Amino acid sequence: MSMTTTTEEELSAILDAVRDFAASEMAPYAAEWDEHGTFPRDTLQRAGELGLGGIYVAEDVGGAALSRSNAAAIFESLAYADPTITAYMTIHNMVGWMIDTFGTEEQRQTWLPGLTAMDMFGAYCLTEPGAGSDAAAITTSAIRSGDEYVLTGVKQFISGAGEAGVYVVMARTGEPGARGITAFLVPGDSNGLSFGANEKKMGWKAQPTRQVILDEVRVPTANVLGEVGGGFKIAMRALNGGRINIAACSLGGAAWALDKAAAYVKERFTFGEPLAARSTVQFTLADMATELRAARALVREAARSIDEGSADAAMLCAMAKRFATDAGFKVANDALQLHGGYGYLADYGIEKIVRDLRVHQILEGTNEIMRVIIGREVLEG
Ligand code: FAD
Ligand code: 2MC
Repeated sequence: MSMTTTTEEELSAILDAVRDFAASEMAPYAAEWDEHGTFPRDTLQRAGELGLGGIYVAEDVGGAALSRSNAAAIFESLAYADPTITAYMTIHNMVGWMIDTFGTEEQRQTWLPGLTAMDMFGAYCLTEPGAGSDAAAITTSAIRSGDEYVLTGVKQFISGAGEAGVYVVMARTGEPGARGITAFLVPGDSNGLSFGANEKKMGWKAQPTRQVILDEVRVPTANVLGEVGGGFKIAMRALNGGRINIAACSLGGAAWALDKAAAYVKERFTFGEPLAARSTVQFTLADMATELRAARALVREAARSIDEGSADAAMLCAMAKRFATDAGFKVANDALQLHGGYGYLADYGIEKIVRDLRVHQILEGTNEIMRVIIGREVLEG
């Protein structure tokens, strides 16, 4: 895909529009969506009209053709209003990128106009009940039958399941391990496709997480995405970008919590003084701001490494994901502590951010798996 280069002014105008959208269409409703578990399809469609459904997808199918660096800045701005719905948008964008990058022309034209407009949603199906961190151990099978494949298995924890119109399903077509895995495009209305109950979660409540159950789902061979046996690498390359995006969501949520805390300590008096007058409080805020800046710098470097096709991109994405999601959670949790008992109340919004950012340390590869990836690279030089 040819990526559009943006000037500083253009990026600034894009981010202004994104912030306006986030402030008017997301922030006022985020708490309500969280409380009622509402997946805001209409809001997402309006985000699609703004070009946020295919941020780094080519323009001929409705994408915005922006860089990963631009996308990270956009996702951070959106997550300032609501990390949960922004995180779903990142997964949706990842699915679009997979089809744009590895799909045939027919697959691109079939799926991408709807996905970029967000008239249709995407889901990424790798994890299984018996294979999470060890993703190459998946057992969902895809058996060739004439000019079709028959898919059978269960995918666990799938974001957007039940709402999506297309599922990118990684399934086993060959030998054990990474090389026996193929990616498939499975339409949401396929016979034999069903979904588990919406999981009751600590955070990310406004987006559904369900099992995706494939019971002899037949798809034409034309629905193979990329090469037969190439699915694991497609899944991993997609996750490199996904990890930056999730990291950006942590930055946005944490930046909001930091701003809230900085305002609160000026208003809250204890022992005759505002909290902000105490050096321990100032030190806490200083550390929060410093960690956040350091995390942002690493996320930017990782995003640039994908834009430039650097050899160490996978490691940098793992570093950015590990560092920014840990820092983001800590900043949000510190912001809660600075609010005292009020931080624990839903009305103040901070406890939602803590709940939402917690899972970023687990999904798109746990932070332990990020250390596995980084450690291997360090040792191999
Ligand atoms: P396990 O792999 O069982 O790990 C358990 C613990 O052991 C973790 O702390 C882990 O870090 C640690 N561990 C495992 N192996 C090692 C090791 N070698 N060294 C050190 N520690 C290790 N998946 C999708 O495919 N699509 C989605 O859309 C999706 N959305 C999700 C949404 C939510 C809300 C959640 C919670 C998960 C989602 N996931 C999704 C799944 C997610 O990616 C997995 O939960 C994650 O990869 C971890 O897998 P697991 O839960 O099986 O944990
Ligand atoms: N980028 C590009 N290629 C990669 C890659 C990456 N990040 N990671 C692995 N590969 C390639 C690798 O180069 C190798 O290629 P080749 O066969 O040419 O040598 C192939 O893939 C197999 O890789 P490994 O031998 O490293 O595979 P292994 O099984 O040892 O471990 C590991 C891979 C642990 C890094 C991988 O299983 C992993 O990332 N696990 C975490 C799973 C995960 O992130 N799940 C997230 C699900 S999605 C989600 O949570 C959402 C919310 C959407």
